[in-house]
Amino acid sequence: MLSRIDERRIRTLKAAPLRNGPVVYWMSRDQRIDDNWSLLFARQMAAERKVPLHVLFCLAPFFKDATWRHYAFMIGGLREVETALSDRNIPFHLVRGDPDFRIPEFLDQIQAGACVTDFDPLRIKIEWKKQVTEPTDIPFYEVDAHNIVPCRVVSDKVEYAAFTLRKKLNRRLSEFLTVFPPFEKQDGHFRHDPIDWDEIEKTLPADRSVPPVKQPQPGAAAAHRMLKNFLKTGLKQYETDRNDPNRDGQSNLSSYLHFGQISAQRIALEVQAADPTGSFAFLEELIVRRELSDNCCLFNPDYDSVAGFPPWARKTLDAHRKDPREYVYSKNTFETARTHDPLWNAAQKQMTVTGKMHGYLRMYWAKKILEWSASPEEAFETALYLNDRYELDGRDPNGYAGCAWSIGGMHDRPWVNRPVFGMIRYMSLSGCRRKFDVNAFVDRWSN
Ligand code: FAD
Ligand code: FO1
Repeated sequence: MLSRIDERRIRTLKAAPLRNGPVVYWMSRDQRIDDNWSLLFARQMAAERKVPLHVLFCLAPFFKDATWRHYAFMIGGLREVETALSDRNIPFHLVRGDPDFRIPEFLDQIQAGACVTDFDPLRIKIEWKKQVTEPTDIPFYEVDAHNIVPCRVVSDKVEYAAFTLRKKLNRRLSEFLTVFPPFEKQDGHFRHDPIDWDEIEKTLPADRSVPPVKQPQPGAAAAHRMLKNFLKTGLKQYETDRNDPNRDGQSNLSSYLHFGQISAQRIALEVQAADPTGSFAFLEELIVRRELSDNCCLFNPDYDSVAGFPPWARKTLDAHRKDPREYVYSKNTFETARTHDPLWNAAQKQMTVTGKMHGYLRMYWAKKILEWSASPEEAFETALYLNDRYELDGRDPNGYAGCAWSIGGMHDRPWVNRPVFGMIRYMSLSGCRRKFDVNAFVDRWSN
């Protein structure tokens, strides 16, 4: 008997009479088989209604300027999804094109009885779901498989401060940070044509000027190896090492989390088991900071513009619009790491070459873009553009919230007033020198 999914994770996107066809899980944000509440719910519904379960992925030709670097990593993970599903006797279908057309077409072809998809607070995904549910007359459900406490359960409004969301999260964590039920094989013998991944990789129109990264390897298995390695060697020193760009003190899990190749809930369960008392600093980032980002994108329609910054921040930035800027750089000067600041250039280089800038430097990097841009609008646009073009974990709610924190005081408080920044928290090169060996980092990344 399959254990029932907590109803509070499930949202009805469209109510309609259940038809007698197969249940389809339209996989999008959470691209994994294990520890996936959306897939578990679709599996439960198919079993209860004694109909087959099918999984569908719609490969969009363009996804918010994603480059080949991102698609190569994602496809690497989807290859594993296909194998894992066929091991469980579940057909996996990959359609290519715009979801608003290709999904309804597929659901009609297969005579689907119901469709389940995963939660995503980004505007593009909300758009997709609107366009897909309109023409189809079957019931649609959305399940939050990304957050531990579902985004819509934690709060129903923008939380401007981490401590308010932390309080609300901590009240519910014990109800939702539960173990996952096993994912059972499906009976019957379903055949589906193997997907020609090489042909897909050859014909994808993604921008190839940003090459795939050598590390990390994509896919769920690699994600779990990365987690195991972090539990063994990184978790204990995380609190002390995570802010030193010369040490490999972070978990390196963000790209796997972004593409849903591993579950944050699985990570939290394993971290707690490995170090029941000492993992506060890591869980604060993994749970509070991450869920703050989803909250920020879901309830803040302007999450990707200056209009979405907290009112106090907009006011202070406005008051300093006319302050003289010591340096004003174009997007191209930033992109090619040709500013006057060797540390900033080294951080930019680390990002373009490896697809992952160290977390501490991401704050410094974005704040300097504010300091050296003609306006906050231009700074925010440049930061988002570069972050999403080169970071493997880009195009993520964490990216919008991270850039908005750095440039627009999102989830932060006012600091001492100063030119250009107003009361937005400032970071300086001398501050970095006090924290870590700047020259060592610059030497490593400026050849
Ligand atoms: P760890 O330190 O090991 O943290 C573990 C996990 O916790 C991360 O994978 C992430 O899911 C979460 N986390 C950690 N720090 C944060 C944070 N500040 N906000 C939200 N979640 C966090 N993260 C992205 O996933 N994608 C982005 O595009 C992104 N852009 C950012 C841009 C700026 C300007 C800033 C300041 C931060 C950004 N972050 C982004 C957040 C954070 O820097 C990265 O999540 C982290 O560096 C990823 O490396 P890691 O997995 O080794 O992190
Ligand atoms: N999601 C999809 O459902 N189909 C895609 O083709 C797709 C491409 C893609 C490329 C780069 C990238 O960073 C994300 C991409 N996503 C795609 C979305 C991703 O799965 C996440 O849902 C969001 O980016 C994070 O919220």
